[in-house]
Amino acid sequence: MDTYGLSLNDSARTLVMGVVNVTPDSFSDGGRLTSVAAVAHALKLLEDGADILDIGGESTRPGAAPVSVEEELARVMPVIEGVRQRTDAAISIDTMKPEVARASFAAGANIWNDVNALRADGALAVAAELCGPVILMHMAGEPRTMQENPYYDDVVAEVIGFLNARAEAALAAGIARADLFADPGIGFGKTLAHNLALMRALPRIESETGLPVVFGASRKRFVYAIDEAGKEAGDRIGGSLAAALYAANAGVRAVRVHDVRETVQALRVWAAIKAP
Ligand code: 8Y4
Repeated sequence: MDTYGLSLNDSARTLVMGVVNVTPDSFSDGGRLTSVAAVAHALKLLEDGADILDIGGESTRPGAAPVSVEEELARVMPVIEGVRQRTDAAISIDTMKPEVARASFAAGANIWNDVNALRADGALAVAAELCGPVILMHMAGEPRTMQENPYYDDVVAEVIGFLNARAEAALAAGIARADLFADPGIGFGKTLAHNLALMRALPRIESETGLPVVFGASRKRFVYAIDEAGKEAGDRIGGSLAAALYAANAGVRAVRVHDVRETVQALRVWAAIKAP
């Protein structure tokens, strides 16, 4: 069971986590066709070189409304089952809900990617029971309102303080330190200046939490804040690659991206240049 989880502990190169969104807006109809398309998309990401598939059924985009446990399970379970039937690749479940994480692991997911850092009721206990890697991400507030008025006195110190507090809570709940990963949560309750400060501070985040870092900047709005031609998410690939390479150079363990083929190629070239 832990062989999949080990993939997150392979520090030889920057791992690529490919995004598989299973929301009604991402694969048309919200029914069975959606699952088939999502599984096909996931398999394509593996062909493109993804190390981990990040499957999520709850939109966490700024302004997004919450979905019920039942709805989220209906979206993600067929996709996890379909992917697991066809590959041994590592699967992370992107959810804030302990019930969804537990069912996902039972269906073959190996990593819990929690943008809420195990703050939901019962989340710490379920993560301890699952005995697998957990990504603790920083988010200020909740998706619906987080971009309304982001404010920090010292964003880097506050994000590191939050991640350390969540890691402490996880350890106290019986989760192994080797299963913890830290993520600054680019775009989650942050202005452009906050996002840039956190990217510059990636080495500090790693050293001051003592945890391997997972980083997600792919197609996010900060790219548009820098380049006005990036209004649409699909027009932010160059900026996303720049951020992924900067993060790789800072030593992050994994990057979460939509454009897997482009990112894998960029990382391979970066690694070849860097090699002694
Ligand atoms: C366009 C495309 C605009 C995507 C916004 C977005 C992270 C994450 C998300 C992250 C980890 C997103 C689930 C937000 N971001 N998990 N999840 N780290 N660990 N927005 O940065 O992609 S969803």
